[in-house]
Amino acid sequence: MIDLYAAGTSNGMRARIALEECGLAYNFHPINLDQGENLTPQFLAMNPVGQIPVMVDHEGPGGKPVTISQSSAILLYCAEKSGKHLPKGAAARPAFLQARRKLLTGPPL
Ligand SMILES: N[C@@H](CCC(=O)N[C@@H](CS)C(=O)NCC(=O)O)C(=O)O
Repeated sequence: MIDLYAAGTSNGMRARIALEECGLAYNFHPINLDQGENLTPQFLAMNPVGQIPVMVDHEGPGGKPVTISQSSAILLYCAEKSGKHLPKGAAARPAFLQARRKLLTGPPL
């Protein structure tokens, strides 16, 4: 099972949409940023930066748990785990990541 710790911000929703679109089952744990729930010792143990979203997959690669922060890293993980949305070809995958990077971090369109 996957646990997602997030809030209703754009980065939090991006991670949640990725899990939904990839068809991965998960438990959603809302984090109230206004109340500092991202700064508790429990949360900081998952992400020392103290930012949402954080995803814990208790059945990661090799059956071992894995913790991932950063919404774009969560997108990639979901795509890899589900085998959806991410092309596998040697040229197609970089082309996809190039387009994705422009959408996520590029200058305003
Ligand atoms: N680059 C990160 C940014 C994460 C981020 O900025 N999270 C914000 C909410 S959207 C947060 O946790 N803010 C609380 C804080 O920094 O104390 C990502 O894409 O996940």
